Amino acid sequence: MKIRGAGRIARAAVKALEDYGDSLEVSGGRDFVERVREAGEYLKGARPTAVSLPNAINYVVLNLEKEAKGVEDVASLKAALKKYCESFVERSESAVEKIGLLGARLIEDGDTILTHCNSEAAISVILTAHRQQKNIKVFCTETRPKGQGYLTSSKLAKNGVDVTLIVDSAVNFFIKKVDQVVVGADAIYVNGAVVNKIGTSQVALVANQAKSRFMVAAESYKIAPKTFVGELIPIEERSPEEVVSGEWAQENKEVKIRNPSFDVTPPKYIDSIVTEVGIFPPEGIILLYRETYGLS
Ligand code: RI2
Repeated sequence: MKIRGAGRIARAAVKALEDYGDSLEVSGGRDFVERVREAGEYLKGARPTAVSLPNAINYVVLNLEKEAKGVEDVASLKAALKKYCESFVERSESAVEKIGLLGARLIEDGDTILTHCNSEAAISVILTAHRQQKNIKVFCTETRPKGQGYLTSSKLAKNGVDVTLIVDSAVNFFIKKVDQVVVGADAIYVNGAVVNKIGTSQVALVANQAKSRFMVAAESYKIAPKTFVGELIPIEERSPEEVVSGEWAQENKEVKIRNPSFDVTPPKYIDSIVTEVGIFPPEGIILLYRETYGLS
């Protein structure tokens, strides 16, 4: 949790892979690729829900494997690894900028926005709209238990946005003032369902009831290809100590504590998924999947 946000996690993982590859002392190309592949598998286990992580590692490793065919010179493979890691990071950073520009088109002057957790992509949409002189107000949920809403509200306020921090349970109280919810994603199902920080689906339900629009801002590499064949995305469950203090847990040993980090928002509660390659209704994500993975 030192690195937060699905995009940042993916970039940190490929940077780690690049450093690891650079430090490897191996005799031949095949050995190099094998060790990088193993390290990639290890990194994938760090955060199970953010599909950006395996997608980023796969992008680098598959490209390295293609380039490595018949090449035994380790120095040129190290250079190839660096090239693919850097190209992923560049693509990821430019995606956040493009999402900001596309998403801001859906924000109207005078809109009140609500955001949950701390998403680079969602913040990019909000800050782009603000820089375009759209007069917006933003509610940020606190986002228990880790409190990422403090990061988001602080960043927006420092950039001159009119921000109000609220507790998570106050969403229904304020929703009538909200024109549009803007959140990020850790993973996207091929059917357009979105996995994001715990509480997102409650916000979506409340927004749907109040007829507020619901936008997801997410890079295309957050689509989980395995969901095309019916696999579910695992939901990371984190330590109870994020929820209560150790002292309280000791005094109340009979109380069970659960701490799932993410939940799934069904497509019917989502109006738009803004990616760097375009704005899709959730039902349209299958087209982006086909384009990316080449299925006919
Ligand atoms: P970006 C975060 O997960 C939040 O759920 C956030 O909405 C999502 O990743 C996407 O964030 P965590 O790492 O990739 O805080 O848009 O568990 O930054």
